[in-house]
Amino acid sequence: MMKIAVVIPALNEAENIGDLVSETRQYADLVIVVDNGSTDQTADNATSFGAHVIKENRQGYGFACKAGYDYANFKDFDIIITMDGDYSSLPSEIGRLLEPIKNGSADLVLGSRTLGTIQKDAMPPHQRFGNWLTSKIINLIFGVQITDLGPFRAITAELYRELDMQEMTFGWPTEMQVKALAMGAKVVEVPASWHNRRAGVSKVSGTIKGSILAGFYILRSTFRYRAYRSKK
Ligand SMILES: Nc1nc2c(ncn2[C@@H]2O[C@H](COP(=O)(O)OP(=O)(O)OP(=O)(O)O)[C@@H](O)[C@H]2O)c(=O)[nH]1
Ligand SMILES: [Mg+2]
Repeated sequence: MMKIAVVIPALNEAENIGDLVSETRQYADLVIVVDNGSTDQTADNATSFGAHVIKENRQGYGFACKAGYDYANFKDFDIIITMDGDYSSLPSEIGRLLEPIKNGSADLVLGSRTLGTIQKDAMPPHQRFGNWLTSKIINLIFGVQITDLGPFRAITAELYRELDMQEMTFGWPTEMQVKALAMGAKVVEVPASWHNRRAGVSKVSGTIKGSILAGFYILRSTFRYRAYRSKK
């Protein structure tokens, strides 16, 4: 039996996190919410709905992810899933991400919104373009056919340990998939749906600053890690 942890990085997601945690617990052995300096009730709500809450006060999506992944790895979980804290991905689709790892065909499974469905207005045009462009560049570098850079994904703890993650802000997801491809790990995409955040305010794609920073770190990570080799 593989032990499954879900890591949810959350910055001021108090209105979403309770329902999200309780639904996600149906599909995982542990839900880890990394409270990334929230000023609302995110941590309390996550705890009362049964999550293990970690505080990571250095702000940045990558810092939050790393704190959660390292805890899951330390606690000997076999598979680590990430999901945003705003209900933009559906816990009921976790099974789809797990399947290719369980049957041995993948070490990293990416939920592709391009192959799945995107709710109206859930992804602004600049984000679609950025994902398309970066996917094209990655495909040219590695000769693969990826279609997205989504945050909803599953990785084996074994591969995670080999990645030696460095990007502590918006570059985290791109670093993960570029390094995995550079190492020759088994990377598979499955269709995933994408929804408007259920409540609360946007911190990335709905803001100009967030979008520019995200675009910069995503592109930089693509080139920076293209020749990565694991030291482990
Ligand atoms: N930007 C940002 N997001 C963080 C951070 N830490 C955790 N998060 C979480 O990362 C996820 C993605 O942020 P969102 O604000 O939903 O970004 P987005 O999906 O581009 O924008 P929306 O259209 O509002 O959904 C959410 O679960 C945030 O709560 C952080 O330091 N910065
Ligand atoms: Mg979101």
